[in-house]
Amino acid sequence: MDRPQGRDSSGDMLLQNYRFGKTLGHGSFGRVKVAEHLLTGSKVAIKILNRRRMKSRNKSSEEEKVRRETKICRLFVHPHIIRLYEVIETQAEIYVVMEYVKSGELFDYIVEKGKLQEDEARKFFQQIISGVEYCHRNMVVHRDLKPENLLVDARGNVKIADFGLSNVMRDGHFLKTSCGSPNYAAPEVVSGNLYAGPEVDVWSCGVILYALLCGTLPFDDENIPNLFKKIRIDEDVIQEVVRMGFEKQHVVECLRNRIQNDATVAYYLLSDNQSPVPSGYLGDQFQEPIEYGPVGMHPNGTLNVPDGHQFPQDLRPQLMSETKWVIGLQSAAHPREIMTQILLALQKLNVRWKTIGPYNMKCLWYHGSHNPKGMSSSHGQDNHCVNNESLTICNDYNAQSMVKFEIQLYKTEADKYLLDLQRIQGPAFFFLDLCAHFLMQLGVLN
Ligand code: 6Z2
Repeated sequence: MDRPQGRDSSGDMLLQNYRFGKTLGHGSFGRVKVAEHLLTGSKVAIKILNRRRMKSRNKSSEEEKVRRETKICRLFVHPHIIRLYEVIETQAEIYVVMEYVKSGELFDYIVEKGKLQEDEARKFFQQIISGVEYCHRNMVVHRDLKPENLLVDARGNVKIADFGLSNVMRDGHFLKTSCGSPNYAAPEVVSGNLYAGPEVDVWSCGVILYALLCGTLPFDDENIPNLFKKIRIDEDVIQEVVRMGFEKQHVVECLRNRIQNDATVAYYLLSDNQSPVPSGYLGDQFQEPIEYGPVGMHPNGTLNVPDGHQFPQDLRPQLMSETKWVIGLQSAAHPREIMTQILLALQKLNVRWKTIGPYNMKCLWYHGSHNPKGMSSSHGQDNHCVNNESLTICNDYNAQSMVKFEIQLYKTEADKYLLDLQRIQGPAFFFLDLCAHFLMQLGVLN
């Protein structure tokens, strides 16, 4: 028992509803204790965070973690996600009252049992996926999924814990933060590339499934740089091709554009001979190819354009079966040149904008306000920049035909830029229409 003594603030009053028991574990943040909720007799697990210790160590990051976790978990109700019941703040500490899970870590379970039977692994995996799907549906990426963060209760049910590294996704915005355990990290995360969010959790789930079925990790090395090398699979093959005397940038470019030459043939031969031959239902060579249109819409409202449809100038038509999909529009032009092209196209479409940053704008467009022949920009209206307030004022046009959207240019990798358009407000079809006109202006669609 160690209920805090102290001033009778409301936090201390609330703590009197609990009787504290033994410590379950220690984290970077503080400790987790088991407690009894006196009114109901239910057992809970209480995370105790010491404000002073949090401040002295790394104020912003520690506090930020707690805020994130509590903000997200408070709203979540799912059988495979740890419940958060209440947060009690006292002057010295923050008490986070959570669901108590009787057994322990899935990690210990695997270590103890070695690899699991397929039936048991399947049950765990389905439960993990159901919890992760719930997070993603609610726009949260966990980013630190691993057996050490998964609890198994007395009935053998999985509970996802530790949302300290999670993040809220915003439609059309990419994440870059590299976090989580390196063994479970996706190639784009270890390479420091942009990611939308869910895909990094999906990768971690794959690593967990491997660990469940094999009792070992698919990528492991004591040396972190070597571990990263293993995770970036095709990177190794590229290196091998480079050792044969080809220039790296050239190899990457040719692979990306599906150009057949000595370098790419060597690459495919090496990579095919490294990986096991696909078999069974996943390796069916008679599977029907999936056909995609040239430009599509991601369900979250982001515009999808196949790689190779580069803009503004170098448009390379490709066979549909050869298209590799990316989100947004990609270009290798100078970012300032790309922005100029974008602004010119927007101006032609009578779009008004407010600059948020050099590569980020909030835009306003009225459906039907564009001139299909592109003749309207000589209206004496050469400054399309507006201030914040006028973005919400509708003058000549009907408010129902208004589309608000955001434009952001991202740097993806060396000399590659990605343009993303995101609808903020207004009918989705009008936004699609805007996108189509915009692509036509840029010369991507004809
Ligand atoms: C809830 C937490 C437990 C842990 C039982 C929260 N640990 N229940 C338990 C918890 C929690 N039960 N026996 C042994 C260890 N922890 C969610 C409040 O943070 C810590 C935790 C979390 C994930 C793990 C292991 C421990 C202690 F995988």
